[in-house]
Amino acid sequence: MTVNMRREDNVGYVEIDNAPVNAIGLSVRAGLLDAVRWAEEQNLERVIVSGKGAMFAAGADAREFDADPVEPHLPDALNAIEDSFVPWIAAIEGFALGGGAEIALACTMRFMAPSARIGFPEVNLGVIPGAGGTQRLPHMVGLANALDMITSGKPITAARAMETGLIHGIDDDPMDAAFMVNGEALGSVVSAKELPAPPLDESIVQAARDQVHSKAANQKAPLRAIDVIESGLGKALIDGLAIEREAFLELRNGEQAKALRHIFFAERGAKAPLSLVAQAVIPEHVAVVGGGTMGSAIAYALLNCGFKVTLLENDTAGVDRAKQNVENIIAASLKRAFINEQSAGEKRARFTATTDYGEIANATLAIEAAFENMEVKRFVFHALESALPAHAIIASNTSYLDINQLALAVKDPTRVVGLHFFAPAHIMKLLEIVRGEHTSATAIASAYALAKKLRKIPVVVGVCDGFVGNRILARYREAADTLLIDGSTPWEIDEAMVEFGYAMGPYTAQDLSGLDIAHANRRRQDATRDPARRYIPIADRMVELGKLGRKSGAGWYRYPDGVSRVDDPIVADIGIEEAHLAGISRVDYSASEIRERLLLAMINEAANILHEGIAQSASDIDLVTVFGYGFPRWRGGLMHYADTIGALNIVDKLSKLAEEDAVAWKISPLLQECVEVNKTLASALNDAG
Ligand code: T1G
Repeated sequence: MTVNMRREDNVGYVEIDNAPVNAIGLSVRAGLLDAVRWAEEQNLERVIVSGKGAMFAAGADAREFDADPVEPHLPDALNAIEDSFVPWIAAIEGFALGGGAEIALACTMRFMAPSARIGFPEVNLGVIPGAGGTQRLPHMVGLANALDMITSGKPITAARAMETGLIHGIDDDPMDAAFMVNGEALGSVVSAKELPAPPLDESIVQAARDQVHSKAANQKAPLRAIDVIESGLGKALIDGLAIEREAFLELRNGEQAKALRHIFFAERGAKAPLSLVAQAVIPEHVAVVGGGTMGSAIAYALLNCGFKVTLLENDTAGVDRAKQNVENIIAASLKRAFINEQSAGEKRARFTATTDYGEIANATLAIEAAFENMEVKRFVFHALESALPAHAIIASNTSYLDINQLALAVKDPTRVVGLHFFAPAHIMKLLEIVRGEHTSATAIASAYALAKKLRKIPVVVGVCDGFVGNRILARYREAADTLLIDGSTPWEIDEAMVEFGYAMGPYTAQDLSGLDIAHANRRRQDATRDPARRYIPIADRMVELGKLGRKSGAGWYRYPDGVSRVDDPIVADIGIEEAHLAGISRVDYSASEIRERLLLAMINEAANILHEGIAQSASDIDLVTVFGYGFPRWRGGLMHYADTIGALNIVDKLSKLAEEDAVAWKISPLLQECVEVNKTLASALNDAG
C-alpha cells in the first residue's frame, strides 16, 4: 500500500507511504480517494494526513510526466478531500512540495513542524501547480504571496507559512496538534473555496511579471502561472481549476518541461555505480596544496562539509595569504548568514595552513591546487607521495593538464585522479572526476563519495586537453573569435548568446575570468596545434595590449568605473585590422547566425568527446554544460538541446559550414552515425566503452 489508513476511536490517520520522498504517483492518488470514502463510511470525526518518514510529500511523481495522465487525477482526489464532510488536517514534517503542498491546501487545516518547509517548485520542472495550487493559495495567503511562492518555486519555512496565514499552527508534533484541535474550531474553519478571493491588483500582477522577466527570462512556466492565477480570481473554483489543468498539461508536454525534467533526473543519476560504492575510502583529514583562489575555496568547501583540512604552501607568506583567503570566505559566508559564528569557529578549529608536509602524515586524500604548470605539479606530487600514507589518494585540481603525465611523478599511478573543481569551488556544484589510464576503482569510488559529501555533481571524464567542459569551452571561444575576425563584435556575439539563454556571453565571461588564462593555454598548445587549422590572433593582441579583462580595467569591454561594462571601439577596430591583414572580407552576421555557429561548434565538439569516450554519456555532457558553463538549464544541456534539433539537421548545417572551413567544421563521426542509424545523441553510448 502507498496510502495507509487506520483509525483510533473516531479519528482517522492517513499516511502517504511511498519511499523515498512520498512522490504522489497513481497509487497514492487512488489511495487518497479511497481514504476519503473510507473516512466517510466510518463516519469519522476528522482525518489527519501525514507522510511516512522524513517527508510529507515531494509532489507529483515526475517520472509519470512523459506518459499520458492516468485517472484518478490529483485534482479529483483533492476536490474530494476538500468537499468531504469529514474534515482533513495536514500534519507536515519535512517537505510538502508541489502536489504535496496542494494536498495540504485541500485540507481544512494545516500544522507544520518548526523545521518543515512548504512550497510550489513546479516551475523548476517547467510546469505550474496542476492540482489547485494556483487557485486555492491566493485565497489563503493573498495575491502577492501566492504569486511570489509559485513563480519563484522557493519553499517557505513554517514560520513564514504561519505569517502568511497558510497554516494554522507550528508544533514539534504536528499530528498531536491536529489531534488536539477542538471540534468546534475545526467545524468553523472554512475551506479555500469559501474564502473570499483577493482583489485583482494589476500593480501586484505587473510586479510579478517584471520579477519573472528579470529572474527567469525565456521561461514559460512562471509567466503562465501568473496568467492562470490572475484569470482564476473571481471565478468559481471549478472554473479556475479547469484553466489551471489545461495550462499544466500544455506545459508538461512542452520542450522546456522535458528539458528541466531531464536535468532534474540527470543530476540525481550522477552518482557512483553500485559496483563501486563499497570501494570508496572517505577521508576525514584532507590535504590541500596551494592556498590561492582555488585552493582556499576547495579548502573551505571541505571545511563546510566537516572535513579536517591542512593547507600546504611554499613559505610563510603563502601560508598567511592562504589563511586570509579562507578567512575571507568565512567572513563572506557569515555576512550572508550562510553560517553562524559557532559554525565559523568549528571550521577554523579544523583548519591548518602550514609549510610542513609532516602535518599531513595521516591524511588519506590530498588535492593539489598549485600553479597550472606540469613541472610544478609533478614536484608537488612527489612531495605528497613522500608525506602521505601509501594508500592515500593524490588528486589534482588541474583544469587542462594530462593526469597520466602527472601520475608518472609517483610510484603508484593507481592512486592518482583528477578532481576538477569550478570557480568558485565552494559554490559551483560541478566536479569533473578525471580518470587516468591507471586510476584505480578505489580512487574513482572515493572521488564519487567525496562529491556526495561536498554536495557536488560528479561527472567522470577521460583525459584530453580540457577534459569535457574546458574542451567544449575552447571550441566555443575559437568559433566566437572566428566570428570576431570574420565580421562580428564581442557585444554582438554576447547579446546573441544571452538571447539564447546564457546569463552572459563568452566575452563578458572571459573578461571576468581573465584573458591571460586562455592565452597561457594557447601558448601551451603552440607546439602541437594543427598548422592547417585557422588561428585567430585577436585574443593574443588583446593580451599584448594589456587588455586582460575586468581585473586590468579593460578587456573585450572597458570598465570605466570598474563595474559598468561599455563596448570598446578599439576592440572592434582590432577585429577589422586583423581581418584586413588576413585579407578577409568581413560579413555582418545576424544574431541567429552567430548562435547557430557557436552552438554547432560546441555540439560537434561534444559529439567527438562522446565518440572518443572522454564522456560516458550525453547526459553527463548536459550536466557539465549546465552546472559548469552556464548553459540554460531550461534547454536541458547541450546534448539534450542538440537532440531537439536532430542529428540530420545538425549534419546538414555542419556540411554547409565545412564548405567554408573543412578543418574547423569536420563533422564528428558520432553525428554521422546518429544520422545513419537514426538515433539520438542521448542514446549514443561512447564507442570506447
Ligand atoms: N518525482 C519523482 N521522483 C522524485 C521526485 C519527484 N517529484 N522528487 C524526488 N524524486 C526522487 C529522486 O529522483 C531520487 O531518486 C530520490 O527521489 C531522492 O531525491 C501536481 C505537477 C524532495 C527536496 O519538484 O526537490 O507536484 O535517485 O536525491 O536530496 O501540482 O527530491 O534515489 O532514484 O532529490 O532528499 C513538484 C522535486 C513535482 C520536488 C528531496 N515537486 N524533488 O531532496 O532527495 S510536480 C518537486 C526535490 C508537482 C503538482 C505538480 C527533492 C526533495 P533516486 P533527492 P533529497
